[in-house]
Amino acid sequence: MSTLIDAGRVAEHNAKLQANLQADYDALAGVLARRGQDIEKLTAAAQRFAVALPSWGVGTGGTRFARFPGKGEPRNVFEKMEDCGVIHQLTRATPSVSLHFPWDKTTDPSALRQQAEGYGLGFDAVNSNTFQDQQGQEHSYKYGSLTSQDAATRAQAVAHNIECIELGKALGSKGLTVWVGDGANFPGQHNLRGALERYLDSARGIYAALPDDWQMYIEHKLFEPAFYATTIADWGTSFACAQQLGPKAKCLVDLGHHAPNTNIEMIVARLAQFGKLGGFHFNDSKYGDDDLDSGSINPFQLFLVFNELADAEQRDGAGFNPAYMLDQSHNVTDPIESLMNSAAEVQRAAVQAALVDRAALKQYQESNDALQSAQALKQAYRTDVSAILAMARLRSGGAIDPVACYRASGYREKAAEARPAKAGASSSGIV
Ligand code: AOS
Ligand code: ZN
Ligand code: ZN
Ligand code: ZN
Repeated sequence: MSTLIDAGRVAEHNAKLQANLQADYDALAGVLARRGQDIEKLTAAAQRFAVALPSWGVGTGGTRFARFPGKGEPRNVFEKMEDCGVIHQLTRATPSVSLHFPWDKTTDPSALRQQAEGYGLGFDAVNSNTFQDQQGQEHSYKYGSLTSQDAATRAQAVAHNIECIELGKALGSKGLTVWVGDGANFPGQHNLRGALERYLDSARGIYAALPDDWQMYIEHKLFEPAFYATTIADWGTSFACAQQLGPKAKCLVDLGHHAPNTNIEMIVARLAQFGKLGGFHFNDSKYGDDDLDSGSINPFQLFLVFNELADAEQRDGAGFNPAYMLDQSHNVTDPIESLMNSAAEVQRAAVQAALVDRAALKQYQESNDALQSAQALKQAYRTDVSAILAMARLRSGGAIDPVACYRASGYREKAAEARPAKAGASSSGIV
């Protein structure tokens, strides 16, 4: 495997921190042993944990007001893969990348695949984009794509999704994520039922082109860019559409796509119960879809989501296998650092959820002991599992402290030299 950051540097970094880590790890092992838990099992589970990186996340995002490009931003999909390779090298928790077309389109998919393999990366679900017009595009999406009033526009949006499936096949992807911004800004602008009928009709065209071993992830979002009525606004609509389309269609939960205070863990439980939980876009949010770093605002919510996932896994076994992906936008941090932190925060929530004493919780629930039920969750959530995460990284060949190791490597400075900013950087395809 080719390493983007010199392996000797990583080893040097780890050597400095290893004794302290071992002491913390041993102390935690003692605490957990008194609770009847084996730290080694948790560390092994942390080593197996994987979350996919969003190709668009390695560039600076922006808001509708401005975009302030960062130094050394990747200028094409190959450079995006390099940055993803660094994240995986140091965290060992991000072995795949979710591409977005047409932003990441290449004429040489086999070269891309080869490059990815060199970094130990594969490809997760591919994403279609019918929320922007591309240069030279025949029909505009200004008034919608899959739901457009115009049949030719709908056909163009369906054809784009089918093209994404083809591009994904060449890379070894097994899923297509479809998020559409379609909706209305004014009451009366859309016939609400008619728009969903058109969506379903278009979605059937995409579904028909899906290979047997693929999944189609329907991503709902409460609002933006449509501010009055988004066609696929909530999990109920997403679920109904997934049911209508068939077994390969599932729902994708982007944590930021809900109204503040929505009980997202309950949505997760419902979708899992009915076999329609396809996957996640992990991020965090305070008010709306602001794509903040995972666990930065409400880490307890993230833990509660993983608590439901642990429950579903216990009930449904190996067949329960939702796709984990990050979806973030970085405006004031180095995207590589944010993505490394976020991967670790999602991994942390998974490990904490594995700490919940499920047998005890069940007993508390059955005896209506609300206080102890809540405490069973809180005890797991309050446990600092940082030493488990760091040990997992060390044992898998990563860095004990990925951000510190990355900063010391000078990777960003080198990238800034190798990738001079393009004029009109907002055309980099990163929104
Ligand atoms: C948009 O809000 C969604 O989160 C989508 O997943 C989108 O494709 C992605 O964020 C890239 O813009
Ligand atoms: Zn204003
Ligand atoms: Zn998303
Ligand atoms: Zn979003």
